[in-house]
Amino acid sequence: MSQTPLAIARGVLAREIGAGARLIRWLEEGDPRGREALAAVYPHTGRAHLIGITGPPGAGKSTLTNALISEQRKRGRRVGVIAVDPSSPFSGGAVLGDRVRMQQHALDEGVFIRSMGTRGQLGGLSRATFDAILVQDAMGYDVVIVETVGVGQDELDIVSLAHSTVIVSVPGLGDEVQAIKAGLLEVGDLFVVNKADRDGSEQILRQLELMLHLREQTRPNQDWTPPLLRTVALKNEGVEALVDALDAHHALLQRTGAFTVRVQERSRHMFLGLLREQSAARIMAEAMADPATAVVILAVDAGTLDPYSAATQLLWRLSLKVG
Ligand SMILES: Nc1nc2c(ncn2[C@@H]2O[C@H](COP(=O)(O)OP(=O)(O)OP(=O)(O)O)[C@@H](O)[C@H]2O)c(=O)[nH]1
Ligand SMILES: [Mg+2]
Repeated sequence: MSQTPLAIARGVLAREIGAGARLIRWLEEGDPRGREALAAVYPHTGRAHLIGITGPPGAGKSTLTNALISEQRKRGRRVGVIAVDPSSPFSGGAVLGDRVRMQQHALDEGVFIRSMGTRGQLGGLSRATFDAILVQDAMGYDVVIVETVGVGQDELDIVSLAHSTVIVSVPGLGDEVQAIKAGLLEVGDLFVVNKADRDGSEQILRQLELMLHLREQTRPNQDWTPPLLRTVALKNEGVEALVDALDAHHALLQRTGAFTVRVQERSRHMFLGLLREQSAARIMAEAMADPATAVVILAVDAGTLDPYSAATQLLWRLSLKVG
């Protein structure tokens, strides 16, 4: 396989998984070829239905994703999966558990599974996830599923990239519904109680029902009422109904124009983030190259200049020089 950005871009558009994997790796590593190839395929993005699956560790997210792949394939759709595991140092498709669980799809040309750990991504996990989504989107996957563990801000950022966010909870997490921290309750479009074969599933269903009911009261006149579904992912139970609900949400987003709006918001968010980062990097580089910076640092160290004034003074000096 030729390694030029153009050849990789062509491969991506021709739906070659090898080319897609290469481009995702380039982007993760900050390889300049990645940006060039991404620019070439970018006009072909914006079509995939992005589904976020999140919930506590061990809730069965990967098992459910696996079942979702099968059901989506039955409906004739090509499926991309990005399994984000912030606790895992592995990346490059090496999160073992997910690989094993989703192995049955390994030989299916219509399925592309990419795992991401925390190691080696320039610009953080949510950036890398965003990039991988773009690549799979450009490859013409009808559905792109992003699986994350719902814990930190990074995951919330990732969840906000999706069109349809599925919050997975399970019985037996203790009295409070641990999975549904306020933040997750807010962002959920669909709620699933997985492991419905286990004791306590009625209880958690009732708790969730109440929480969703309260949530609805704070948001009158919504055109979407988040469904509350039960699944046994291991046995594919409830998975058809989940895909039906996802399809209904997708159709609604299309109908109201919210689908496009979410894509726009995502691009703008990413653009502003990059602008912030790159301008800060540039100003830092300039500041460090300026001999006056050393003097200011010494003054801050000595306590003769406060950090606020120091930053302002230095920025003034730089902007005067630039302007
Ligand atoms: N009884 C029961 N067990 C399930 C069900 N779904 C998944 N499991 C089991 O729960 C365990 C965790 O499943 P995973 O799919 O790895 O869960 P996960 O949420 O992806 O886990 P992390 O990615 O590690 O957070 C596995 O042993 C599954 O076999 C279910 O519906 N019922
Ligand atoms: Mg998992």
